[in-house]
Amino acid sequence: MNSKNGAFISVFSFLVFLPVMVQAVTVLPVSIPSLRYGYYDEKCDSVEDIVWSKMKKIVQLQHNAPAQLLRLMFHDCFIGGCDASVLLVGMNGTVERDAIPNKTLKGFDFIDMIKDEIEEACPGVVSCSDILVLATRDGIVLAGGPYYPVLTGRRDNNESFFDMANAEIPRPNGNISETLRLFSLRGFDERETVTLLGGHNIGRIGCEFIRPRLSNFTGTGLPDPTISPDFLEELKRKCPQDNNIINNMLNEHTTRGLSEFAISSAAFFDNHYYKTLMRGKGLLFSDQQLMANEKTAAAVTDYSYDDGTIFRTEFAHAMGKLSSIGVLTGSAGEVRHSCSHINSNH
Ligand code: HEM
Ligand SMILES: *[C@@H]1O[C@H](CO)[C@@H](O)[C@H](O)[C@H]1NC(C)=O
Ligand SMILES: *[C@@H]1O[C@H](CO)[C@@H](O)[C@H](O)[C@H]1NC(C)=O
Ligand SMILES: *[C@@H]1O[C@H](CO)[C@@H](O)[C@H](O)[C@H]1NC(C)=O
Ligand SMILES: *[C@@H]1O[C@H](CO)[C@@H](O)[C@H](O)[C@H]1NC(C)=O
Ligand SMILES: CC(=O)N[C@H]1CO[C@H](CO)[C@@H](O)[C@@H]1O
Repeated sequence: MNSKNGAFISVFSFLVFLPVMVQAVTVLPVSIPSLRYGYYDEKCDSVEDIVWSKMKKIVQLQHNAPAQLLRLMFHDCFIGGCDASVLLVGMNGTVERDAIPNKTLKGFDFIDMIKDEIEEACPGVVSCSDILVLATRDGIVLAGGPYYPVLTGRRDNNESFFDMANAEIPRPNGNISETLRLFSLRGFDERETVTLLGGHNIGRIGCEFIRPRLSNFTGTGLPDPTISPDFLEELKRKCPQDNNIINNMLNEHTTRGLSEFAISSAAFFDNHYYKTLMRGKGLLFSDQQLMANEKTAAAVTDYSYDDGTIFRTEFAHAMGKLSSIGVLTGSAGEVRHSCSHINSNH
């Protein structure tokens, strides 16, 4: 219509919505508390110190612990939010950790060890979901990765989401459209998807996830055509059987023996993952697919430069975002006594 009318409408709507806005501002934070820094300052002052010192000991004993926890946290946060639902067992065998993509999840025992120590200091106060997020953060630092601040105040879920884990955890043979679709469901754009996949800078991969690429890929009767002949031979040598394990940094340090990788694997959180993708040597099909889309390939190129400073900065930020997906706060959920079982007094 005309500008006079437009002005009237906007003044009018301002007056109408003002009380609603004031109410929203005062009411929302009370009914849905958000995560915050130092949530445990009064209730369990030592929690972050306990997690850090316990993680230092754990990593000395198991160099791959940071990788195991990072993958565990990714699976937890992706399915039903960062609510420790991935840690649950029992419940009729239909929990997230039994879902097909979850089969090789590890690191549950480290969370239990940390939880035990925290329960001794402050019983019933610190959630398993906060412990998983804090322990992962410290593990990444101990593996040579970036530090990022973590908010706390998560509560644990009393449910686990088997079907969702089967449908919405990305698969190692998934193409780039499928991977991007699943990450966008959780609010991550193309670049952030590439950032988070940098988690594959550390850890190990079972040959069962690689061997399907080496012959009769997706029923074609041929190996995955995106693998170069040289690399195909290398992978066949490293993965003669499904029950072998190879290290994520296989391609960056090919002159060293596998045992040396195993020993030092925790200490290599750099950007070599992206450098291997630039050379066509991603271990999983879904890794190499990051080069098959213009936007994701551009991000891989950015991250592969220099000493990985850009990657480290953006990884820290993306991990903060991952840590806050779908959290339960306030009186929602519970603080579990044992991380693998819901409290029984409902
Ligand atoms: C397209 C998405 C992804 C797929 C298909 C995928 C798939 C896999 C597979 C198949 C393994 C090997 C598991 C085994 O052999 O036990 C693995 C390992 C790993 N993944 Fe992913 N992953 C994805 C994204 C991520 C993200 C976003 C992170 C973290 C931010 C992550 C962190 C890890 C780590 C650290 C390991 C090594 C675990 C260990 O050493 O025990 N992954 N991933
Ligand atoms: C789970 O266990 C309960 C109690 O044992 C049983 O009633 C229910 O049918 C089970 N559900 C499934 C899906 O197996
Ligand atoms: C989980 O919590 C909800 C809400 O507090 C409750 O209604 C439900 O019965 C609980 N489920 C179990 C299995 O304890
Ligand atoms: C990617 O995978 C999805 C799901 O499996 C499939 O529907 C789609 O056709 C695939 N796209 C390409 C380009 O292969
Ligand atoms: C490849 O896999 C498809 C589907 O799983 C199967 O029908 C076919 O016989 C296999 N071909 C070879 C050469 O193994
Ligand atoms: C079917 C299957 O392989 N399940 C495995 C899921 O993960 C747990 C924990 O690592 C294993 O104990 C199960 O065997």
